[in-house]
Amino acid sequence: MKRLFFALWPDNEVRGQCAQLIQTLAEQEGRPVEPGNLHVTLVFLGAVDASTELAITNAAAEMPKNPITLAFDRLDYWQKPRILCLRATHPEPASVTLAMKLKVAAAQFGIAADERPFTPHITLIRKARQPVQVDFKPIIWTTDSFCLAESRSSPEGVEYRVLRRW
Ligand code: 2AM
Repeated sequence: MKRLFFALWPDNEVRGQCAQLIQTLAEQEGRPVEPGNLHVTLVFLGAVDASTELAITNAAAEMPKNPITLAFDRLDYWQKPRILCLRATHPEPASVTLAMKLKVAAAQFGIAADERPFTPHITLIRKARQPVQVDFKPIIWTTDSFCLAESRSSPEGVEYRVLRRW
């Protein structure tokens, strides 16, 4: 079984901007996300077997492919998962529609995805302890693709790897 999720994968420029912001948060307690791991989760699937992966990959290939622009304009602290994340407070409907369609497709293959509404965010710091106030310029990002990614854990930590991109 692979631990899979659908995601938007930032380009190097956005990755760099996020990494800069992470540096300004360096004094915060917590574990900064590796720049190569930064992403926006669309739908978290969890442990998926090979045949379900194939079915869901085929369904993903049929999804509408509209460019999506997200403006990450707020730094949030989420107490329950203990993360500091960049949030796009006014997501384009195309992003919400894509996440919803992927969730419906996942459900068709027996994967019950998160009940909560899609809240586009990029986790910057994990195991964070408190909210933080910093001034930053909103990060505006347009992408014309989404991907299926795998989460792999090793003694060195977690690594996210893009398996397919559409
Ligand atoms: P995040 O999007 O808030 O950072 C891979 O584990 C990714 O899927 C992570 O980025 C994680 O959080 C997101 N995710 C969403 N729901 C999850 C869950 N129930 N378990 C693990 N990760 C989840």
